Amino acid sequence: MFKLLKDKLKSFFGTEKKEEKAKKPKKTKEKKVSKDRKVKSIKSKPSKKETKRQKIEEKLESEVTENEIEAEIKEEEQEKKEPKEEKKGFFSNILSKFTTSKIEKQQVEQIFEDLEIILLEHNVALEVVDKIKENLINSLVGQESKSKDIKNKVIQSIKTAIEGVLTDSPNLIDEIKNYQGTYIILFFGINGTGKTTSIAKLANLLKKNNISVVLAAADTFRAAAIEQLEIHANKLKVPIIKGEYNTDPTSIAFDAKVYSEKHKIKCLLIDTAGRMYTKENLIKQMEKLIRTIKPNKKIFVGESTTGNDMLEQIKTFDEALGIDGIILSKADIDEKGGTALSVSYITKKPIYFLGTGQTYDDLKEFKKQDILESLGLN
Ligand SMILES: Nc1nc2c(ncn2[C@@H]2O[C@H](COP(=O)(O)OP(=O)(O)OP(=O)(O)O)[C@@H](O)[C@H]2O)c(=O)[nH]1
Ligand SMILES: [Mg+2]
Repeated sequence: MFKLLKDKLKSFFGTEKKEEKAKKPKKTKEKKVSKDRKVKSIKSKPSKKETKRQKIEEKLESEVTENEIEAEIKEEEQEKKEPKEEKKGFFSNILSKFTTSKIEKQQVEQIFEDLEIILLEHNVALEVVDKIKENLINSLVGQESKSKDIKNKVIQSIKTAIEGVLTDSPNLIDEIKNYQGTYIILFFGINGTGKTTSIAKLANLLKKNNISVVLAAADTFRAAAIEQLEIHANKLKVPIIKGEYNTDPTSIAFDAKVYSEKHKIKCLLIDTAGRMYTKENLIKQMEKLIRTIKPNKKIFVGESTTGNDMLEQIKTFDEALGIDGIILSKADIDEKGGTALSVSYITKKPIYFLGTGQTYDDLKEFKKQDILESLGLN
């Protein structure tokens, strides 16, 4: 998850090359072995005629080996120095910018330039990048630039600046548990983002928490949508309320609500058809469902890989229907990783879960610390 951004940040902090170096096999031993073999193969030819030449060759060989060993020792020493130099490379560059005894704003802006590009390239929205920059300026300006631990301070400040744009989300499971009556969650979003799969994953999680659940197949539009949800319901052994294709989704949701209340089911999850936020009729249909059912949570399901376009989707859906929370699906195939930062900071909506794969257990609570960890920043 978030691999590309993580790798970039790693190399930004100068840790990636160090790891590569550490993995690099040592040439010295191999060379010595091949030299030994060579010496052995010469020794295994005890031809009398060749004796003198052999002795000379052996002498030469040992001289060469001596020389090579010396060269290799030097090379080894050089290699040992290199990681330090690499780390120094990035930081000496930073430190050279601290020309005054106290760090100034302009200097922080200069050191932020490289990081800014990395973040923008990895789907972090400009507004978020600016906020990270502001956080960094606030924590570094005025610090003693010649202090011993300035390197650590810079690293720590960058991490804290990024952390500052993330917010933890309230625990949805606890909210459902503590609610009196049936807690109703409506899922919506554009086509194929993972609504139905996320519902199945959440039903699985609810069951694991001993919370009774029922599913409503209110996607009466897409072919096989009802059967898809039914397969999940059967696998998970949870009840499903369904109707006919092309019927009004509100009536299915309404039946499901009545069923849940009658059977004292704690949580009702309503699946809906994927719809573009620009299609007015489909949005009106959803408005009607919301007016009638009054769900406790309206959850938008968006694909992490969508990048910054998702911000526009969320904005429009929110204006039309109101979004209470978000599930970011397919985080497992989102290598860039910046969408989570952007959505969390810009929308200010809680991201309840990340979809992290195609099995029922691939639903992870959105936790600030986990995101920082997946970015290698904890
Ligand atoms: N890798 C990965 N795939 C996922 C995830 N969530 C859903 N998918 C896959 O995405 C595809 C679409 O998922 P659905 O749950 O059918 O999406 P939907 O939003 O209900 O689609 P429509 O009902 O057609 O709008 C399926 O192949 C899912 O297996 C996830 O977190 N990770
Ligand atoms: Mg679906």
